[in-house]
Amino acid sequence: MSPPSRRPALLIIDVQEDFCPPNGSLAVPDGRSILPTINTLLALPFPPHLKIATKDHHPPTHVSFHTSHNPPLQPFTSTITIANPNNPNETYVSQAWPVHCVVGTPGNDLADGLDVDKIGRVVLKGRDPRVEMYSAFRTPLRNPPLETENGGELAKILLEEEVTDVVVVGLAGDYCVKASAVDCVEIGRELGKGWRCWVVEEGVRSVGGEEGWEEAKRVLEEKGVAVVRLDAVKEQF
Ligand code: VGL
Ligand code: ZN
Repeated sequence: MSPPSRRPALLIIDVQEDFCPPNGSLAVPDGRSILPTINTLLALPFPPHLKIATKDHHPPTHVSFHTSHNPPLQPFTSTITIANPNNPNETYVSQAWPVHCVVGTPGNDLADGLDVDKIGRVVLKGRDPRVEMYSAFRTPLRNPPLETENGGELAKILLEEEVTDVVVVGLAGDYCVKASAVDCVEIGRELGKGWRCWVVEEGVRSVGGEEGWEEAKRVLEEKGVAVVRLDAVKEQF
């Protein structure tokens, strides 16, 4: 049992068919092997509606797709400079990806084998075709944390539910999991809440494999995210 002062949420990032081998268009190496860990976490006593899954939910032409550019870019290796749709002088550098998680396609579905009956709520991300969105909380433009147009929904839930701790798993460790966990700590701080963030290592796989994960882990720990093993979470929550 968790002490009464704690109110934990489980955040399952982008565990979707397109990020899983063998058929996903942006398959993360070994990505499907995280399912047992996530299903174990889903069976722990988190408040049911705070077992939250996010989905990367892109329209057919999204700025992050290599095919959305003319001439088309190289998936995985080309960088893209993306402008703020509301202020073209403000830009950020991102990366070109294979077409993935398009709304209405099988690759957008939550991964087969995930215990979806225990998921209390789904938050969609990456819906704006003009904006990359790795973090489930907000875009790289770092919009105000509660602005609903791009993200905002997740921070609002954590705030309204008086969440204290956020346990994070999913795909990919070196992209959307990393960005979401870092934002969880930073936005928690911005809102004066100090959300504690825990990333469960067995519940994460990375685009860059183990090397990608080691680098992501370094950033996470530097930002104040606790990277832990499943056993530690089982004991605490
Ligand atoms: C992701 C690349 C592009 C992720 C999403 O979920 O990590 N990576 N879109
Ligand atoms: Zn995406």
